[in-house]
Amino acid sequence: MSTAAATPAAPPAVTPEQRFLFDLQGFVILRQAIEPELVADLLAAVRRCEARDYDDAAWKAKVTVGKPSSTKDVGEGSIRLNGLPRLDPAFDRLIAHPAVLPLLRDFQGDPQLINTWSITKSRGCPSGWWHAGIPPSEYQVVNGAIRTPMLNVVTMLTDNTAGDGCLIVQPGSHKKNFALPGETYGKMGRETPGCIEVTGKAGDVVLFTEALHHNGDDKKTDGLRTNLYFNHMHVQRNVVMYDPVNAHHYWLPPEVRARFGDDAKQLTRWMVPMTID
Ligand SMILES: O=C(O)CCC(=O)C(=O)O
Repeated sequence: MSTAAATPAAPPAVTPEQRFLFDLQGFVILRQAIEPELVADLLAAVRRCEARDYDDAAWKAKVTVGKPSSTKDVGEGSIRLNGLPRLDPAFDRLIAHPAVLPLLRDFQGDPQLINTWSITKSRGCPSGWWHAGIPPSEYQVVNGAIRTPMLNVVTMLTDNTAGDGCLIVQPGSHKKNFALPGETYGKMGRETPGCIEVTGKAGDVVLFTEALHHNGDDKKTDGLRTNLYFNHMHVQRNVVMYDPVNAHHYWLPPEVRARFGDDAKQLTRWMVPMTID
């Protein structure tokens, strides 16, 4: 018999509780997952990028069908930026972040990064429209493994306090069998049946299946609320067919990917054989 002291088992990368909650609710929250120094760098990068203007004319001219989103989309009390790593290298460090990657792989299998965007809201920003990226029929548990073909990772760069224009969700709606009529409920905020507000602190991360019905609430408070959204699709899905008019924002040029570490390169390998500028 060996006299060597037993090595304590490493803690699981994904806990049974996280798996249970993600499957039950359609989302899970990782409290204080991102280190404060990185949160500060990311927030500074968002502010730098928001202060600039972008000339989208050349690539938009090549999109012959549909209406693509601009790189910077200024709405009522809101600024949205699309395709973040094209805009600033600070965002590279959030791709394949070690606090998130094990859950991403556990819940999706072989994730690939698709669109990345920021949303900053100020007082008066109205609520959005309830939506989901994929239908509930596409959320599956196969042989005991969660498999969501689309999975969004939301990083809070400022506190998301009640009334701050938070992400609002209908927990469990990724498995729903009935829909509320859009003309009555589509634009409703927190009053929507079954809705909860996802609040948290800067550095918290929310992973949710895009089968979950979700929305952005209106902002009733002072100050700015800024979140990042890094959306992922299973490698066997075709993002260019999914949203052809916005492929420019999803695809990152080789010089951007060249900056990435191994995990981030792995998470963006669908981009290698493609040219979308
Ligand atoms: O404002 C929010 O946090 C919600 C954003 C949202 O629903 C989206 O970007 O798809």
